[in-house]
Amino acid sequence: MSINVCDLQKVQIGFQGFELESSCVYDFLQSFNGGDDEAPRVGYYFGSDLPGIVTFSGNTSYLKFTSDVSITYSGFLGFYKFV
Ligand SMILES: [Ca+2]
Repeated sequence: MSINVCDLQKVQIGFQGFELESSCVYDFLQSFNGGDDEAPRVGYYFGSDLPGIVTFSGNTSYLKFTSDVSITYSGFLGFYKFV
């Protein structure tokens, strides 16, 4: 998922709930400072620790969720806003 805002704003994301498998290699979420997963990575999230609020340095951010074929946790509930 790509989030884009106008040039004068930045993207900020946060989470109200987060519950993925505890291993970092099975189910995980990544965030990138740009329009795709080739951009510099900002965060790598897994397990049940609630990630802190992330403010991206530019006006474009990219979120990528990866999961495997077995064991499903409840997932995550996040929000984004423009700052
Ligand atoms: Ca899994």
